[in-house]
Amino acid sequence: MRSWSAPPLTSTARDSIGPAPALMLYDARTGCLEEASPRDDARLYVCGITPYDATHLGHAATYVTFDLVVRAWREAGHSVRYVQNVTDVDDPLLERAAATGQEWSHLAQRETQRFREDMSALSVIPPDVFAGAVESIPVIIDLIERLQTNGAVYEVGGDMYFSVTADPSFGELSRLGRADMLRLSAENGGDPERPGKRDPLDCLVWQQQRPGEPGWDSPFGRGRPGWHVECAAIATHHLGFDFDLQGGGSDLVFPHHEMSAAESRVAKPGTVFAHAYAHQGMVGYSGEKMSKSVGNLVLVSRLRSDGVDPRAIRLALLARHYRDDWEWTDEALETATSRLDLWSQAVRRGGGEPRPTVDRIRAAVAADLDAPAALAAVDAWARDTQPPIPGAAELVATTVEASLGITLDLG
Ligand code: 5CA
Ligand code: ZN
Repeated sequence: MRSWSAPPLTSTARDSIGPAPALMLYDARTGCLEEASPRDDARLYVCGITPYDATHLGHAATYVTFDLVVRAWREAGHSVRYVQNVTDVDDPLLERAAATGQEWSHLAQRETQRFREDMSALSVIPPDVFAGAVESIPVIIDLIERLQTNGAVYEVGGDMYFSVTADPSFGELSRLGRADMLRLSAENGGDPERPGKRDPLDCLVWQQQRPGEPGWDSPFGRGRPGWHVECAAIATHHLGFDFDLQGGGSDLVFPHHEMSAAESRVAKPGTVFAHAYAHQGMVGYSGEKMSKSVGNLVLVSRLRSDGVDPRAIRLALLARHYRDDWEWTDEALETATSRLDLWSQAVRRGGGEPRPTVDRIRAAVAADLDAPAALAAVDAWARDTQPPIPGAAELVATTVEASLGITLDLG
């Protein structure tokens, strides 16, 4: 489907001062800091929205985090291929549409459009492929057929399940005990209690059409795809069965990322799916994880319509390290607004020696996306009262835009 318009990126700091250091990221699978893309062409898959409600700040934090990855790779000289899905048919979407008397596809289209507008406003670089589940059904069917050929799917009451025991590496990402896996599976759309399954953890890959629900023809009957196989299929179709990085929020580690990886490895034995996995910590509000089902949402679109500068929203998100769980507060936004003022005034006034600041920004981002340290480096430059050096403000502003996605007006 159509992506969104790219933010301004007139020049990169790379053009004037050479490539940034290689991006090192904490890999959730190994628990180690790893070079995120050792190859020239860096390939990223990020789990996209389920469009049944508007983008909240938790989603925004996730997409801004992976936008930093894209920017860091570009600045380090990689070419980037970025794929993101839209879960435009799934239980929560169908339930919300039914509860509110809307056509499910209209709801999905409307919220996907609102998401595009929010992402544009936040200067998030669009993915090269923005793929909906519905338009990807043929690709998903292909993957299920591969699983079937490899003996890893079976039927229960007309629905098709993936057998987790088919993947010898199943569990290596989350490293959870079985009790935790069963609990998380039940809490995240799985059905461990369903009779007839070979293993309670086995996940649905194709669900037979239910009365009143949409369905598509397939070799397994008319129905719709399961959630995990959607991402396994979209990622591998557009990026290959071995790619660099799988991203999303930490709520997706199990079962979602574990299952998609297992399905992909079984579909093409000898491959690994993603070489590394990175997860955004959960952003909360009023004491709970911000979520559409809890309803404690701070919406990007709401803040924007209240007149908040989207750059301040982005700066508020960047002020927290991506791996931390944290709570959104009004003060976070006030601090970000003051910071934006400080930086804007400094680039208009001009400033001192830029190179140490530029190097600190790039080094901070390369060190597991330490955005708070990058912001502190810009703060220090902006507060410094040295006599202005020609071109200093331009170089700092270019780096702030290229690496952090904040465009400052040079006046
Ligand atoms: N469509 C699936 C992924 S394939 C999904 O999880 N959709 S979502 O709309 O629920 O979430 C979209 C993205 O935002 C996911 O990567 C999810 O992990 C992330 N996310 C959701 N809630 C939060 C939160 N409170 N804080 C940080 N990230 C979040
Ligand atoms: Zn996903």
